[in-house]
Amino acid sequence: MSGHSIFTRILDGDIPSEIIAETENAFAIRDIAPKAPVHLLVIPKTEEYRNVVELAAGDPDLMAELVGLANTVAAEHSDGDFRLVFNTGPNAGQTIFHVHAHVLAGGLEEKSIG
Ligand code: D5M
Repeated sequence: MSGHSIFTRILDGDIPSEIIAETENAFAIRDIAPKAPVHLLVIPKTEEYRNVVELAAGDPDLMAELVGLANTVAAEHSDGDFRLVFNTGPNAGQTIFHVHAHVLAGGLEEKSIG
């Protein structure tokens, strides 16, 4: 059992999953349990940031690269409009503590949150 996160193990090829897009420092996969017609995950290749707060504070350029990759995959897989969700902390539903953004698109049932 590796001490690395599920996403690092996918990136390393130890867990099967198709990498649908990547940049120098980030990659995208399909969520295994989709909650929308298009449900992708964009993930930094490094696992050093546990959540979006740590990522934004520690490496703003990487944060921007992640948002750019979200925009790219949303355009490739849907009409280009998307919702970007970072679950932050277990009480908000975060289960994997290697920061990742959910890219939700393609006929969202609720047009907005809040
Ligand atoms: O999101 C973690 C997400 O990761 C959750 O929506 C399921 C997804 N997941 C878990 N394992 C896999 C694999 N192997 N492939 C693709 N997607 C996966 P969180 O915000 O931490 O709850």
